[in-house]
Amino acid sequence: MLGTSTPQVGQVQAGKGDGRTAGYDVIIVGAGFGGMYMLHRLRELGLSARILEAATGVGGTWYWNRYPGARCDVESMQYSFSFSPALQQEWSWSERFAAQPEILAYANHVADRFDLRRDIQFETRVTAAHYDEKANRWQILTDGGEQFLARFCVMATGCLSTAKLPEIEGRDSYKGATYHTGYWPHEGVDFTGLRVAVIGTGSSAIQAIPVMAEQATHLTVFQRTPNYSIPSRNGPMTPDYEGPWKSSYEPRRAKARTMRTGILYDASDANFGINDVSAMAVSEEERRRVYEARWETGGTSFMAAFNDLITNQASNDTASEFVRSKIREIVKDPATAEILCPKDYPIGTKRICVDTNYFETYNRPNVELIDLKATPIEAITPRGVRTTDGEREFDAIVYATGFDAMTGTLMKIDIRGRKGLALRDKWADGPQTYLGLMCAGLPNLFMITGPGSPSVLSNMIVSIEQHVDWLIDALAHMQKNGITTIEPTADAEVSWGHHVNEAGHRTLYVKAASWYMGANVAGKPRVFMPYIGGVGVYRQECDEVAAKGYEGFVLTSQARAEAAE
Ligand code: NA7
Repeated sequence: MLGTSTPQVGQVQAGKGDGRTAGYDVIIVGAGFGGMYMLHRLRELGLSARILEAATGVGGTWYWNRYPGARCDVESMQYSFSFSPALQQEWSWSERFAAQPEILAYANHVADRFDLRRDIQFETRVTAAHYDEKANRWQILTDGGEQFLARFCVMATGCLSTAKLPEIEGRDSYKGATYHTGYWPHEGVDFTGLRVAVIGTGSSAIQAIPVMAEQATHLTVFQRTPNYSIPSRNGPMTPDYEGPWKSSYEPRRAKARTMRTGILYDASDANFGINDVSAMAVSEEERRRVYEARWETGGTSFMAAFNDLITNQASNDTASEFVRSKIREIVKDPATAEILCPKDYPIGTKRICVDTNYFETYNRPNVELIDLKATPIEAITPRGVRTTDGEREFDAIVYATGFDAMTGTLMKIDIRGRKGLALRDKWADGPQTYLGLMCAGLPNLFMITGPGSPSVLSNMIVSIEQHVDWLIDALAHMQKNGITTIEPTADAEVSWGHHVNEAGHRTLYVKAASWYMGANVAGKPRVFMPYIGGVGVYRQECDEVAAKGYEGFVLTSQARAEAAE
């Protein structure tokens, strides 16, 4: 057991404990990219740290989301760590957009290369984290009954890590096989010869449907809201593409860190793929030409076709209509095409999807689309799905129904700060954070890419590196100055919340019932959760806070805390 006096940063040794209790400087929750990089950097500071991870392996989102067709919608050359020049030179991606198995292999490579596994405890789900004010320590409890004590707790729990099943009557009565895309069986699923239902048409479904349609005898897609999707134009990585990246990684990564999304859409272009002109400032002919070119290039750079697609409704309308025109061109049956055309929200305000042959799949004879707006689901039955126009039988149901995004995983853990303040209560009306990094009342508890930071609106790995680097600098500052506690002020948290909210409301994002807004979870407050100021701007804001002596934070040394008692 640890002693009772509160050690300073760097003084707690990885305790052998009594078998059930162990002490560390830092406990990290989650062994995805965020948790792994945090562990790596903490070692440089000489701090003892341990990752607690529910899964049997590293990789976070890429460990769980093994559904057919799962791949990243950020190009592989950019969806990868930049902190190690050697790592980025030695690793080779096989495709422009890597598939899940390759990204998971990369995560495993990182874990091995940096010898991270010895400080990761797998199959350990954190159930509670309680702050002991007197000892200035976090007590972290696990589902296995273990207790960890740590000066700092880092929640690297991911933004899309709590899969959500739909609340449909009779769901548990179904007798066939059921799957959720976010918890896919490791051994894979063979749908050959089966009648399969897919419920949901978000990014996961849009990737999975074309692959599943090739296996299943019959695939029925239950769509509540259609999505805008852009072809990925994925293909094998070529030396011509990889070479310039590898030879100029440093300046490219540096530039990407200043971009709104943390992505260079076209590294060979002077403006990195951002067309800095309003869609309304050019002729209809020119607009069409630009959209056609982006459609041909593929991927999310479509949203950078003009500079006001997420802020100007008229501009957005032109992009939305362009994609609808493409859907009508691709899908042969006009009635099906119309059902697939999103019409009641602006393009990009729900996460834009990136696909391979998604709309084309509806031309297959074995694929059927059910419009739940016209014929809603009444119930899941023991044999299948019953909508208002009747029951359909299936051998398997795939729920591609998304996640309790950004806050779900944190709210599942019983997190309590000063005076027993419960995060669940604090966030009852929506998440409140300072910089998406910390919360008032929860000292020494950090979030990697928490709500209120760019997170899901960005290349996650760029944002993860920025958060971890900032935190490591803050911890080094504390170490150097004998500071034992860092905590945002309530005022700083409130004004950051206003800033995040104002930034969101300057865009069209708030017009869509999206998971960014918490709209996919019944009873969840409708708040635009990520910070849309942009990765580059946000980085500057965080750096300024640090340069001003951690403005908005209260830094306390142990001596001062004891004197105040
Ligand atoms: P999403 O994008 O949240 O998509 C979930 C889909 O499931 C969406 O089409 C929902 O329709 C649908 N859904 C949810 N509940 C129901 C019920 N009850 N009935 C019918 N349809 C339902 O999750 P994904 O996993 O696809 O993607 C999440 C992110 O992962 C993605 O944005 C990328 O960042 C990676 P709705 O739109 O709510 O009407």
